[in-house]
Amino acid sequence: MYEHLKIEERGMVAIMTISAPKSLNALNSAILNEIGEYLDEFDTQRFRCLVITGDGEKSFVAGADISEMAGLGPEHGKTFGRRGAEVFRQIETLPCPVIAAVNGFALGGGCELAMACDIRICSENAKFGQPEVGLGIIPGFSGTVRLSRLVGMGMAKQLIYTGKPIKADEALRIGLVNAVVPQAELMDKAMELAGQICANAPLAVAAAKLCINTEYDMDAEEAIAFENQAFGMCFSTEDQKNGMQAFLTKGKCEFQGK
Ligand code: CO8
Repeated sequence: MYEHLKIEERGMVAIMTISAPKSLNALNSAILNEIGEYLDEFDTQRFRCLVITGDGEKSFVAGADISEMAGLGPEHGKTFGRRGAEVFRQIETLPCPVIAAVNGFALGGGCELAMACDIRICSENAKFGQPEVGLGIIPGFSGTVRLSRLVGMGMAKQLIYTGKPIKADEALRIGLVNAVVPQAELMDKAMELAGQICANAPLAVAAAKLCINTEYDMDAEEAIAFENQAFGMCFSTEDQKNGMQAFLTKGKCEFQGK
């Protein structure tokens, strides 16, 4: 169905594997469009978590496709950047959590893709970086926006101005990833995290995601009011009634997402 995406469904978890082995899974327009199409169709009733990874054991995504970008002028460059930014924003605003399982190079657009996800875990051989200035461009899929939010202004500027990649342990130290595991355990770790998320009330998880993302850009008063609104909404769900009842009767709640 897709040329460059492999889709797997394991219970309530969907797994999207980006597959363009000849270019270490570099993102061209066709792949970006396939990701966009997949997200447009994503069944948020059925799936409670999405895991994104790259094909093979060497690369998550080695960036935007340099062979496609090489001949672009300013207008087409802007259009290409906008498409990537749109698709990554779709990931960021997908109602359910998205986990990046980074299995190797996450450079340029690959690092930007990982940053659009809610949680990043990586294998020990992973390398992260924003090498764009070495190609005469800047991060164009919202990397200048998200990197400083994740790791702070100083480290973001160092990574972007030098273009030098960092290894997994350094990515962990600066908070760019949540965990580093041996490559053979990466998908198990991703599935373990996904399973923990899926066991919780999906409407509450979605509300928490919306709050955290939205409140980031608000002042404190507005943010607190936004959270309060969402908190109140939770009490209109069956999951809240059933979840609290299960606690009080020492039972277990199978949340229905209602
Ligand atoms: N684009 C296109 N092809 C690529 C890319 C890429 N980003 N990365 C690797 N490839 C290709 C190589 O050209 C090579 O192809 P071939 O076999 O035909 O020569 C194949 O993948 C294997 O790569 P290498 O032989 O280079 O493998 P190595 O193990 O020696 O090196 C590296 C791996 C270090 C990952 C190396 O390939 C590399 O440095 N790649 C480029 C990394 C990079 O600079 N990424 C950032 C790109 S810019 C970007 O992402 C901007 C995002 C915003 C865009 C805004 C739109 C305007």
